[in-house]
Amino acid sequence: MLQLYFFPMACSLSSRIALMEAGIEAQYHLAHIWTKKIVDDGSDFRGVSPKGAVPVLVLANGERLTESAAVLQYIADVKPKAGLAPSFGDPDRYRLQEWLSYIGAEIHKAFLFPTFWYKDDGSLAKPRARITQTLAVPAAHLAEREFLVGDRFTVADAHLTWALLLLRPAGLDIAQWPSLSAYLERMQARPAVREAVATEMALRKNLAA
Ligand SMILES: N[C@@H](CCC(=O)N[C@@H](CS)C(=O)NCC(=O)O)C(=O)O
Repeated sequence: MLQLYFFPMACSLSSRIALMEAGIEAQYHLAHIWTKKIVDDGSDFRGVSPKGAVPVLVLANGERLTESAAVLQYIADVKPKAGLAPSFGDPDRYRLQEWLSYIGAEIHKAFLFPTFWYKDDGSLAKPRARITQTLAVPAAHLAEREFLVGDRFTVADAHLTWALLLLRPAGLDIAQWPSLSAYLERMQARPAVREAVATEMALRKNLAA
């Protein structure tokens, strides 16, 4: 069985969404990304991955895969019938990778990471100024389409859904991009997305309590 190391509402949420959209049963282990402890047994998360970051997907053969773009595509390829990624050789596979890179580098690392995860840092003016033009790209793309790639939900949508969910706590009102607001509402209406988010929000509250 696949195992996912995650932290509630961190970028590993998109991997949980993908697993649930694909109907893949998995074991979930909460890894605290600040203390680097695995909550179940208090062991050192860096023993699972020296990066000390989620997501980590443990494959059936025991190998460990990191990096959301790789983990998400792996999950999609475990259950190709779920249609969570175009198959290799389909030109849309590169579109999927294009979006995964953009979300991972330009939204996650350039904005969410410094503002949401390190909000006490004083040097946030540049990421805040840049995010408006960054988000204008998916906003224009989604003004005419239901999904990021092709005409169905893919792992790129799972990843963008997670990123958009974190914009408000990072201090950005998504209402200024009506197409992104409408997209997020559509994505949150999906049963798998709703369940994944509810599970992680509850875990997050327990951690804070
Ligand atoms: N490039 C990685 C980034 C993973 C990452 O930054 N994960 C964050 C949570 S969203 C984390 O675990 N951070 C802990 C740390 O950086 O120490 C990916 O796209 O998966």
